[in-house]
Order: sequence, then structure tokens, then C-alpha cells
Amino acid sequence: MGRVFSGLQPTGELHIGNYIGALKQFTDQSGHYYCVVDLHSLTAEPDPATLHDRTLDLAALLVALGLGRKSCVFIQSQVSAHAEMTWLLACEARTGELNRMTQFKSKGRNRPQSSVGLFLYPVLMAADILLYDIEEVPVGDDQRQHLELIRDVAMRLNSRYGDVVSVPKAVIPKLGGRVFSLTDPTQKMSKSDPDPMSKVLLTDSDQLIVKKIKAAVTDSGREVSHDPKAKPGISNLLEMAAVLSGESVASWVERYRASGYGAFKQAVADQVVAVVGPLRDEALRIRRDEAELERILASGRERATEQAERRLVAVKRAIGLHLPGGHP
Ligand code: AQP
Repeated sequence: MGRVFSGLQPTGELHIGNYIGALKQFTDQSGHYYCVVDLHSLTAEPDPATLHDRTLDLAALLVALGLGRKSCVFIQSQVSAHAEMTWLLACEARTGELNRMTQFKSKGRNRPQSSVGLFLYPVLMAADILLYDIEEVPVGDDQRQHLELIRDVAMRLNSRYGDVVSVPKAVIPKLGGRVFSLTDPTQKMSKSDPDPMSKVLLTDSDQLIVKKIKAAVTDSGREVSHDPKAKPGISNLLEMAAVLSGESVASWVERYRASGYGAFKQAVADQVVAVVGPLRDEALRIRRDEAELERILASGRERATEQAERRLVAVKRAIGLHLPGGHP
């Protein structure tokens, strides 16, 4: 992978869909930036104390994944270039483009009380990515449209001012790019779904994970087979198990085709526990060692700031803003 950026919001608790769609693709390499995007989460108007705690919980989870040594793990609001770049890019993005975003359509359009932040959400995302000369953005399928917009804004900027930013591309897993709800397998698994049984959280106990997978809505019939249209529930569990085990869907089907849904669900639950259990325990351990966590975040902030400021100055110069000292 080339230079990578991925941002996660400290809203709600992360679920297995976030893990499969995004986190699982993260690797600890220099030139990779993993960011707790707390500014984005303000669009959900969080309670201040909860936001503060969840920001550290999420940072601990990223460190538990083994990130933050060579790669940068940092908190978005601690690098002020993100907010500044957002304004510069807001003047490049078009209201028509932002109005077409399905996330804005579903969460904010035609609601006079919805915040301007919700409308500008993809512009802040563009700032996050364009500040770091990013080539690849590992995300779930729900972010495809935002990434297309960011590419358009980057290309517009480059055609007006010369090649001033890199044009990134989304990296969406072929399998697991969209993990579906356990209670309604036609809908995306979602942090904001109020039904706790709809999602496996990365903080769930082993027992709760087993309970949720066993209760997952499945389809009529008894045969375990992969057919997302006719059998969305079983297909969702098959894809989840395949991605988490590193085996193919076909091998899971072969093993459980005739075993009935009960034994199949138990095996899927065991697989989910095998991945989530150690990650959850390690994240808790790191979260308790706040001094060490703050040290990793400070190092991430320092390195991120250096890179972000460099790109911000280059963009300002290209646009014609007067830099301190008057250098052209
Ligand atoms: N169901 C999913 N399947 C695969 N990938 C997913 N992602 C989210 N849901 C799924 C990916 O996870 C990353 C998390 O980004 P985020 O923290 O900004 O996520 P979010 O939007 O707060 O989480 P949700 O669950 O998508 O929240 P709702 O639906 O409530 O707004 C992203 O890369 C995303 O693609």
C-alpha cells in the first residue's frame, strides 16, 4: 500500500462492520495516518464527557491493533491544519456536489435544524486526506461516494493551481465492504442503530457475542449456502466468518452446508470471538495506561502536524495567500 489515511469517529461504539470494512486493512507502516476524527463526530452533537472518553477509547483500540509505532495515530482536533484546510477546500467544493451526498440526504437535507457541519462533513474529510499526500484510503463501501467527491475536489484544485495535492483512491474490501445488520440483513450494520442486537460491538463480552450471533435473523430453509439475494442473513454471516478467518466463503459453505443453522452460527460466533476477544482485552489494557497512550498520541500529533503544515503552506502559496515574510 502507498501512503494511507483513515479516520474513525468517536461516536457510538465500534462494531464488527467497522472492523471488517476499515480497521482490518490498517497496517503499521510509516506514511500511514490513522486518525480519531473527533471534529467529524461533532456533527452528531455528542455529550462533552462522552466525547472525551470515547476519543481515548478509540485511540486505545487503534494502538491495540498494533498501530502508532511506525504509523501515526493522532487526534484530528489536535492538528489545526485540518480546520484551516477545510475552509480552503470549502471554497473549491460546490453546493450541488455536497447536496447530492446520500449521507447528507439521509441525515440533514430538508431539516432546517441540521448543522452546517453535516453539510460540510465531506469537505472536512477531503482536508484530512489531502493534507497527507495520500494515495489510498481504506474504507467501507458506504464511503465510496465521499471519496469520489474528494477526488473531484482534488483534481479541480490541481487543474486551477498546478499539481498541488495528491489524488487519493478508496480501497474497499471486495468481501466485507458492507457488513449487514444482524437483525435486518438488508440494512448496513450501523453504530446509530438503536437495537443492540443488530451489531457485535468490539467491546462485547464473549458470551454476548455468542448470544447476538445465535439470535441473528436468518433465512428460511436449512441449507448453509451463499446467495446474498435469496439468503441475505446466512450470506452475511458467511462473509463475516470468511473475512475474519482468512478462508474462502466456499470453504465455509463446504464445511457447514449440511450441518444446519445452529452449528453454523456457533462456528461463526467462535470465529468472531477469536478475533474480537483479544483485541477488546488489549484495548482495555492500553486504555488503563493513560500515560503511555498520551505519549503515543503526542508522537502521532507531532509527526502529523509536520506533514500537514507542509502541505497547507504549499496549498496557500498556490492559491495566492500572502505567507509570513512575504515569500512567494
Ligand atoms: N456495516 C459496515 N460494513 C463495512 N464497513 C463499515 N463501515 C461502517 N459501517 C460499515 C466503515 O467503518 C469505518 C468507520 O467510520 P466511522 O467511524 O466514520 O463510522 P460511522 O459512520 O460513525 O459508523 P457507521 O456504523 O457507518 O455509523 P452510522 O451508520 O450510524 O452513520 C468507515 O470506513 C466506514 O466505511
